[in-house]
Amino acid sequence: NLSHLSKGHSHGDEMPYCPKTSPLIGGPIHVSFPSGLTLAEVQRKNPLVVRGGRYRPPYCEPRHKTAIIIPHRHREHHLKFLLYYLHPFLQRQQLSYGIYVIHQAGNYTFNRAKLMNVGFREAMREEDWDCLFFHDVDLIPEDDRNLYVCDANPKHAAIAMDKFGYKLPYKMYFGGVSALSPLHYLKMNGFPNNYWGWGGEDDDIGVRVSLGGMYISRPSLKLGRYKMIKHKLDKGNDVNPKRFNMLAKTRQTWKMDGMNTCEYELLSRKYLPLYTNITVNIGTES
Ligand code: UDH
Ligand code: NGS
Repeated sequence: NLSHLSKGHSHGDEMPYCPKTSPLIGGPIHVSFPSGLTLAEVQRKNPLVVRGGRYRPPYCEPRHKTAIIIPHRHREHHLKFLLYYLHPFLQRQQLSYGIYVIHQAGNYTFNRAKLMNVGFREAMREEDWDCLFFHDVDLIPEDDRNLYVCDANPKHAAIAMDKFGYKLPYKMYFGGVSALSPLHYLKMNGFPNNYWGWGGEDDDIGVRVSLGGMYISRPSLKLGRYKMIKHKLDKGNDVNPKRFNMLAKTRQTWKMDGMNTCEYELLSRKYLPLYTNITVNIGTES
């Protein structure tokens, strides 16, 4: 009897794999932003989410392990809504998952792509995730058939955002929400560390996909729908005037700038009820 070798369950019973298509998936989601929502309420609605914002399906062995990486500063009001929708969304997909918020400390210019490099490293340090979703805090998925699992190639998930009339703004757009396996990430040397301020870093990441010998995979326009929580450009995230010059050089720079050169100081790691908060000093532009 080898049942004691089955993974993770003290009574030794083998749990069946979760079905290939989750029976809990319902399709389109009506997204609204209820006033007065609190994190306590989100917690109450998600009793199976454990410390650090982790979850695994209780009655079946998940087929996928996905980490959600959210670059963040001063967007607590958006984070609350994202968690409100994302936790039930991921549970309906019967994923094993964890949510990481990567918080940039200080007031220096924001750097979205470098925060995602930090997120990748810190999440992989904890768990052997097979897919990482790099997720803006202000984008709410509107259809739960948009599966938060990785494809054979890097996936751009947010292809139909309400603010762009539910279509791609331009063919090479790679912003908002994307999904990479650790192998994809390795092949493209992660993300650039040198885009300080708004714009261009997502285009650079898109270029890296092809420089790494891969293609951009996309869900259908019907499923890759997102509602953006409306806001203005943040303080500390001014438009980056260098972005076009930098983009013109990605081919020369990508191997020298990326996961192999990402330096930062980890200030804290907190396992909160609905997410793991990683606060980091990512320095300043050199
Ligand atoms: N983010 C923060 N805090 C900031 C800045 C950005 O948390 O201060 C994160 C957040 O996850 C956000 C993401 O970085 O979703 C992308 O930043 P953004 O929302 O500012 O970028 P987006 O392009 O919106 O979605 C910009 C609105 C106005 C741009 C006008 C420029 N022409
Ligand atoms: C492009 C930016 C991207 C940005 C996209 C959508 O022009 O970073 O617009 O912007 N690229 C450059 O600036 C080189 S949005 O309409 O969301 O403000 O993601």
